[in-house]
Amino acid sequence: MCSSDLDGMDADALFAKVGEIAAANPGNRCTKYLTREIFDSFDDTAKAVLFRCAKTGIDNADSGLGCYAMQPNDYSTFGKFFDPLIRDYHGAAADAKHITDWDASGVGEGGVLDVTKLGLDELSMRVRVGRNLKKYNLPGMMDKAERIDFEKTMLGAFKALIDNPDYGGAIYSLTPEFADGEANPNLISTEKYDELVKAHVLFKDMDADPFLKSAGIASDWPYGRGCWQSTDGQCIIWFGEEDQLRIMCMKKGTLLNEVFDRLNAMLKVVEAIEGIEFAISDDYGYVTSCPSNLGTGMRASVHVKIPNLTKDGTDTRAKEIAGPLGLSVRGTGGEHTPIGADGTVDISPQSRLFIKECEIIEKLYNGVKLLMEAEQAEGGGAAPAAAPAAAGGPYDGMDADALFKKVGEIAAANPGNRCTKYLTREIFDSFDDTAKGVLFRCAKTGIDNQDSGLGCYAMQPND
Ligand code: ADP
Ligand code: CIR
Repeated sequence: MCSSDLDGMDADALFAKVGEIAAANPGNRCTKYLTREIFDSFDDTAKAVLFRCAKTGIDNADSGLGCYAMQPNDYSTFGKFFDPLIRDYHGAAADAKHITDWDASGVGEGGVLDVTKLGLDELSMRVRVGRNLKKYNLPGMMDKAERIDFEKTMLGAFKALIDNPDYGGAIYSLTPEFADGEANPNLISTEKYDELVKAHVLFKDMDADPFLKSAGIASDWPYGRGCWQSTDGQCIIWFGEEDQLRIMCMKKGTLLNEVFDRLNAMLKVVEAIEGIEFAISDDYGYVTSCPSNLGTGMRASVHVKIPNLTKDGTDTRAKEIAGPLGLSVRGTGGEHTPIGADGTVDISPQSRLFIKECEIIEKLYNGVKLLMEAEQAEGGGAAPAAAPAAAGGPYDGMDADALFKKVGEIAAANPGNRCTKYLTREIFDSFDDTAKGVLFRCAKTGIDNQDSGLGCYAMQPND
């Protein structure tokens, strides 16, 4: 293979560098899992592709993953590299297989996830999935001609949506011109682009992201980039970002299930359009460029105001609380942007793979509930969902025997729930009735939310 395939290095120099990065950056999963033995097991053509998958982690030593797939089959072709890395990142067993399931009829109250029940008013809600077409390279390996060809394929699909009275809408493209100087009828001005980014409809200039840039995902900007948006503004399909397609539903409202169900309906319409066949892996579900998005490709988010948890003007405290709840905190302009001046943040469940779609939306709802309780507690107010437990019980209608029967059952079924793991009858009985009432309030969240990681909050500074 020629040295230009490996950024001017031969394999010895490359692996000397990989070893140095791995030693200095234990969190860089690319250099942790990319061994010389794996690399040498491939022919020169495959080696060059594997290097392109790993280049972002070599160029950016502070990467958490440090790799992107370049072709839909890379996760299987280079499974020796990707599989342990994926299972490490997603905390999954070696035999876990992904299952797709959008049936959210069993979540919340009869399938309804109403944020007003959490004491919240209308929120900005968004659910997106990453998708890629089987017949094209993934964005990191596309050249300019393929990006334009892909956009032209999508124009046919967008026409079907525009002609459908449920959607309608328009295409906003950044592509200066198509091949052979053909004019692009959907080209928008810089001002319109800025307006759409500000309105959260279009994505930012990817060239500014060093991870995407060295992976080639940002190359040829702005060719093959843009979006379709429905007439009511709620349904959006990005083309040419980190995944070939990011398909989403977004609106201000109170029922999370509405954006979730509408996205599911839209996906069925898109998948039925001729020429649209999404890349799917038997083990990992929907194929995405970044291993972090595999499976559902789903990020379900809300913008919520948490002024108490952000009173220092940063998201540090919010992340301390949200992390153990399995939630990510982002800024109001998306990843790597600052939080809002009024304490508004973007909250979404971290999990994408080995989790069902319906579980993600439920996790968002339950997570926001716990986060808002923490927000209240941080402000010195009582946690709203914690019912006052009378001294000596009953504890939410249970006596101590019934309570500990329930704690035992939850602990057995949910080994990750630290509240029910550590709350023993012996500890409980060592307190007087007043203290028992407070201890119950500390633990109530872990009893009500069996999927808690911590499952408890202090109620008073000395708890
Ligand atoms: P992605 O969600 O696709 O991983 P980002 O975090 O960069 O990517 O977000 C993309 C855009 O979507 C940004 O403009 C961001 O502000 C917007 N966005 C995400 N969630 C919401 C939401 N709940 N309400 C409004 N805009 C949102
Ligand atoms: C990394 O490896 O750290 C970057 N390529 C980004 C990884 C995925 N994004 C994320 O965790 N939010």
